Amino acid sequence: MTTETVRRFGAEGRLAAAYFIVALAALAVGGLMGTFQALNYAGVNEILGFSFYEDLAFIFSYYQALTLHGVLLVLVWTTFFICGFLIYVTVNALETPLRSLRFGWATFGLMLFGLLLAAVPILSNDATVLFTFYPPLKASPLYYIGLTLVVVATWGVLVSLVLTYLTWRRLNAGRRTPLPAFMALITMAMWTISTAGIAAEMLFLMIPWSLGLVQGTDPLLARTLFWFTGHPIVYFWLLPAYISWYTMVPKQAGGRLFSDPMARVAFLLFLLLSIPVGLHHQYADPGIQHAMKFLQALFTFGVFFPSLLTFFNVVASLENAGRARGGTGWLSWIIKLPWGNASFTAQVLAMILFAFGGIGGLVNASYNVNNVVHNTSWVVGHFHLTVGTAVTLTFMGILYWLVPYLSGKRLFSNRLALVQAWTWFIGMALFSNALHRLGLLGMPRRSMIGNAPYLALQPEWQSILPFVGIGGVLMTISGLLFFTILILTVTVSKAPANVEFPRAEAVSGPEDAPAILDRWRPWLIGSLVLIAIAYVPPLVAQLSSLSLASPGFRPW
Ligand code: HAS
Ligand code: CU1
Repeated sequence: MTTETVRRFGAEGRLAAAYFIVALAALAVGGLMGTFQALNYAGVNEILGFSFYEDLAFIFSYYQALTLHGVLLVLVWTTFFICGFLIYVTVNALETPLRSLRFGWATFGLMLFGLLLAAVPILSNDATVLFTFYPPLKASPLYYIGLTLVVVATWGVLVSLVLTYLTWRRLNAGRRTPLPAFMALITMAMWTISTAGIAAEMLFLMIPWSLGLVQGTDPLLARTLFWFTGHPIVYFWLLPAYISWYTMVPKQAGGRLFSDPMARVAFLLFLLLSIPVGLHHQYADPGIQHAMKFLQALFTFGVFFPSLLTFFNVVASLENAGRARGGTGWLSWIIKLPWGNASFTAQVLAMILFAFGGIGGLVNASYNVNNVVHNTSWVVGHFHLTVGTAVTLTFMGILYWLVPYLSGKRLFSNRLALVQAWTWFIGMALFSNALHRLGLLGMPRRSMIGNAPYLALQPEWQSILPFVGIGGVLMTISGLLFFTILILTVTVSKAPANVEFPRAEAVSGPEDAPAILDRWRPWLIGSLVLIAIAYVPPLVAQLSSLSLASPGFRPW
């Protein structure tokens, strides 16, 4: 790698760094809660006479810790990392500064304010409702208001990106949008459209209810609006990882992206199909037409397809790199890939586990087979391979070049970072395999299994549960290594960074893509039409039988 003496866009880099700091703080605290849970599964409730949930009961209970775990990891770590990353990727790809830095910082400030507001009731045990906050569980209004502010603030990121894009477009009429910026814009556009569900749930149901302005709520409608956003949010987490796999990893591997047009098609399909599928989380809910559940099941199989395109395109790009490095044979090019580079290795290990997470997703999506796995620990296994690995391990790999790039200091230890990535990979493989199998044996999710009175009656679980703990401990070690490496990089490391911003060329470039792939209106309209087909009938039915009758409960 060459030394890049001029780091571009320092001001935007500082804004991105602010986002990363909040994201990393959330990862640290949220991850620690995960350690307690994994040990509880393994039956280790006490170490050296110290019990997590009993001795720390004055700080948090099992469900409060689980709320912290979910909110901090899937909402805060992801969202803050993504907003910082997409801003930085876009200005670099367009080689255009952010249109308004002040607006960029205001957006960040509002997000942080919302987060702090939501944190107060979580920490005071007034919002122990998990990250899905299903009514009739009822939290403090601050929780709903705070989360709403975080979501609304992310719209500001879309505004920032669009304004910057328009500046670029004026100076570059007729040119194809550079791939990373195109992908960042699609990600934020898809996300922003999808937030209509959660915004409506918060503004019309949860906030008035928690403030006591209305007496009851409608749990089914709330859940439907939640999953309107709650499924697409998983692609909001995934697509930034894909941006790295498509536009950065091939370069890091020493090769080229196989097909730029195919990558654009994949992202446009995500824009079309990410949203009209939320009912696949509600197959078991009564009161929703079967035909609509079935239709959304079909759309879910549709949204599987752009990930298959990604599978093909990314592996072809890796093969291109392996052969460029002298690899030959059907598979032996794999050996030639730069496995000594921690940033690369972390991301490829993330891809490998994602292949398994994706296949599990197909099981979940299958209308009837879902009955076997719904609300079991299988689902927990699934989302630790997806958001917990495909996304999280990729973001870690990205930070292994991006923190040196932004700080100007060389990564503290590439070798330690390799150990970190492999430890995560092995720990997660054990952990999620065990949870998948336990799920098939009927073990429920969201339960304090280590203390469950019926545990003794489940001998077939006993031999598998320790692997949840072993995997969890390995991931804890990996997490500690990760933070140690980053902290030592910015504090102790003296050598100058020797990284460049990875920008992959393509074997088949943007000039091979038809112009329709660089237009916005037809795809945005298509997205809205599919949403209308999938959601107007169930929402009309639910609104026509709306009953704000359920009181709130606080069982904790
Ligand atoms: Fe999911 C539940 C269906 C993807 C996250 N999912 C969840 C929940 C979460 C989550 C958090 O249909 C639980 C929510 C809750 O609390 O209740 N999911 C799917 C399907 C996909 C899918 C069909 N999920 C994700 C992603 C997530 C995520 C991505 C986060 C980032 N999921 C479901 C369903 C449920 C569900 C139901 C509800 C279950 C229930 O009953 O509650 C698909 O998008 C997956 C497509 C992925 C692939 C894999 C492509 C592989 C690639 C890598 C290739 C490269 C390699 C490297 C292998 C087809 C791109 C090779 C290396 C060399 C060296 C050569
Ligand atoms: Cu989903």
